[in-house]
Amino acid sequence: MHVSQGKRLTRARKGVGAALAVTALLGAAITAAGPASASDKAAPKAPAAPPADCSAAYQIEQTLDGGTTWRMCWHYNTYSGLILDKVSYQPKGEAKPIPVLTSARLAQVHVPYDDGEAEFDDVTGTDFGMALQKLKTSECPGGTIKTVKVPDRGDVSGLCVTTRARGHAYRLNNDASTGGTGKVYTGQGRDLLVYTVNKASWYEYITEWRFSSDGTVSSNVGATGSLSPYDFDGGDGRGWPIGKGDQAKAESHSHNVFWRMNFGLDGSPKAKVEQYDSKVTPPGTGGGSPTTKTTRTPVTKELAGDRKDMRWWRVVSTAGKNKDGHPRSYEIVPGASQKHAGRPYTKRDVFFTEYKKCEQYASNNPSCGNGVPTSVDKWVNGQTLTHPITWVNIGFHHIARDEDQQPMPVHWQGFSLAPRDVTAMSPLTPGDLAGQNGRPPNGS
Ligand SMILES: [Cu+2]
Repeated sequence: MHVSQGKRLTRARKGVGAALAVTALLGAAITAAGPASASDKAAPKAPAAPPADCSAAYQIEQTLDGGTTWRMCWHYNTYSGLILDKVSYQPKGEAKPIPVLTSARLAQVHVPYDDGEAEFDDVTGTDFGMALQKLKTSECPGGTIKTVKVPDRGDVSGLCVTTRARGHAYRLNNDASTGGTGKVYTGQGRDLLVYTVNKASWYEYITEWRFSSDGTVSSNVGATGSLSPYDFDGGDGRGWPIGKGDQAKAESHSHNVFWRMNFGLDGSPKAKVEQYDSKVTPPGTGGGSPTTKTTRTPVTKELAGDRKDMRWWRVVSTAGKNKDGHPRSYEIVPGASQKHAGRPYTKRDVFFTEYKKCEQYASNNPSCGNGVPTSVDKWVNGQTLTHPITWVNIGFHHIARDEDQQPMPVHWQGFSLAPRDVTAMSPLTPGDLAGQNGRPPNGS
């Protein structure tokens, strides 16, 4: 164990109080508190009706605008906290739910301080999962707060399931003068939100999953709570004065957040990964317009990938196609990120690794046993991908500001998974426009 981890545990105990036994903090207690759902097995073939293989208390089902229904199971462990299982998407017009994710979870929050004196793994190294916060009714507007059985703590009303407006879902003035119907089509979208708040020492992290009526899945982690009172000695270039004058400089640090996704598109763990890059060529001296060419690179072996302008990745189903005959896929859409060059696992933005049950956390992975590398970068070692696991790393370099007291306003970091050819048209297409698939009718 690092010295710094010991330091953090000391702080954690101070921060959270005496309720948590040391054994509970230190025990490698990845105790599944949910139903006996094997989160990492392949999802079974999608049933026509959705009898989820988790009991009612661990099911989430929500129908949104346009008739889109999201379904999932959840369970809880003392490291990651909330884990979502068997996530499926059933837009209007699909006879059966479309399996999307076999499991999805937070896989680490790595927090290195800028002076090199402290470096924390907040998910595996603190009491993150244990310190699930009880939510007030007002923290889950319009929703239901579910009870979570937290090992050694008992029941905590800590999982909010609700919906939230996201504004315009679409708009089209289908002009009659250009052959349209002459109507304006517009819809307001809603999202299903599922979130918990976990305390890690002085910080509180909101882990939020969002499922949209248009098939998009997003996850964001919001950091709030307080700045660590033990880290107010930031030297020149390593801190920011907080409070009167120049006495107390809050130490700058990063929050490098990792997620782990086990896709199960169309009910199969087998999937392909593809990388796309577009290259823009400016016009030559003779004039004209810029041109752009996009190339597809199959990712057949494990990959540590870097974000780049006009680069993206997708996970492609091998088991199902949409009604246009296109294989279903989900695109990885990273949000804003400040990548931290300090560790091999924080230096890369995405990882695709071949599934191994014990590989659960991006760093300090406790589950693979002695002698096995403990971070995701080292699991990328040339294996052929047949059952890819997707890891996303989003970093935030936190230089504190006066406004961070008190409490600290929530700062969000995260990513989305965008459906690409999951359905043949937008899942929200109004009935009137259902025939407009392919080249628009007035094309010539
Ligand atoms: Cu911070």
